[in-house]
Amino acid sequence: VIRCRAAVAWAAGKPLSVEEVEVAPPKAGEVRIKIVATGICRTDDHVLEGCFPNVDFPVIPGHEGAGIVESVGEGVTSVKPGDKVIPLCLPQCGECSFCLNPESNYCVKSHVSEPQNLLPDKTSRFTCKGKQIHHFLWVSSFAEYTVIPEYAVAKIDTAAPLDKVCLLGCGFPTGYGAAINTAKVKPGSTCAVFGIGGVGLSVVMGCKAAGASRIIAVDINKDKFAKAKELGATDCISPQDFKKPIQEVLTEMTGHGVDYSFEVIGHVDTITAALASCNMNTGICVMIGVPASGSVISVDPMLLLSGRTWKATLLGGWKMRDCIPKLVSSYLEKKFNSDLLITHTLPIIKVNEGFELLRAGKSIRSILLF
Ligand code: COD
Ligand code: ZN
Repeated sequence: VIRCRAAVAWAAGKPLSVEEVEVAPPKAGEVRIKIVATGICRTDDHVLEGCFPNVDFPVIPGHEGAGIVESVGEGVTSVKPGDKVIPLCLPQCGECSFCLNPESNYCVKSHVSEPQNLLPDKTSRFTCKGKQIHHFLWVSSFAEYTVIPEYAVAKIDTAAPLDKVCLLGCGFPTGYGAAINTAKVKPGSTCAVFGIGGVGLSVVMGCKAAGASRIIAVDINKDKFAKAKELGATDCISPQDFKKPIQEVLTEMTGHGVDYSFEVIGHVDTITAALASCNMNTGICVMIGVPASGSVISVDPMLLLSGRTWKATLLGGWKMRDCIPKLVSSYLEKKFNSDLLITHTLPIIKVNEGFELLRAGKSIRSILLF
């Protein structure tokens, strides 16, 4: 058993508290990882607010980490102590019908099918003050050491800087893949990205890499516009500057609406606005944000009947174990620069400060270091 620090969420609506926790050794098929760095994603904030579906408290959040294998359980063959790894919040068991389907990046072992609040044997490896603490998406990267099933771990290049490539565990691949894999943005096309936080800016980078000629960033926080332009946005607009609905503004700006629209906020009203903003016949709208659990969206069926395609994506469509190591190699080859998303680096003890920066709209990505 290892004793180390972890940021624990004891109950919804409370700040995190950095505690000493005990982390049990990995059982068969599991890997214990020393987390070196972890990003703060809005999804972690949804957990703290208690609006992420099917999370059990107390819990150790964090799902955008990178680290080094400390020890492995019986039967683990794909990684060994000392390997650099990224824990995967979307596993790839390699055996289910989704994993066997080359078109799918889903896995039945994911949180959507069965909550990942305990490891597959239905027990936790974390305790604190005599209480069992839940895992989050099997990653729990706000703990200095965490235990994860082997099929939710991706081994990466030894040259990778862990304090940078941790973003390749969630935010960057989610947005970049939504443009490249899910929408399949074509050269010369027009795109609109609703919400330019860390994930939305990664969509902007993906649209640019795919050769889009016009990328319109939509956000109510104008402080984010400079960064969006730096990463490839050609226009930046705030819905608050217009009297008419933003979908009408975008339709006028582009003639018949954009070729691709992306919703990266997670609000029911912006999801429907994004759908209405794309070309009525050939437009593709990709939903990335997850609205609060229990939300229901009602849309005018005519929006779809005229021919629009409405899609959604989990983690940008990447088969995580296969693709994350390749994305790390592309990062090292400088094919994209996800470092531009990092605005703050903080020690784990300042985790609540990191969430304050996110809530105040002052950060894109804060990296926490152990
Ligand atoms: N209109 C326009 N912009 C808005 C509005 C609005 N009404 N409300 C908020 N915004 C802007 C904010 O100013 C901000 O810039 C941006 O939207 C949101 O950015 P962040 O930094 O708060 O969030 P991200 O980029 O870290 O995450 C956004 C998600 C949509 C991915 C997240 O909230 C979410 O829904 N996560 C779950 C979905 C998922 O697949 N996640 C990946 C695995 S965790
Ligand atoms: Zn995330």
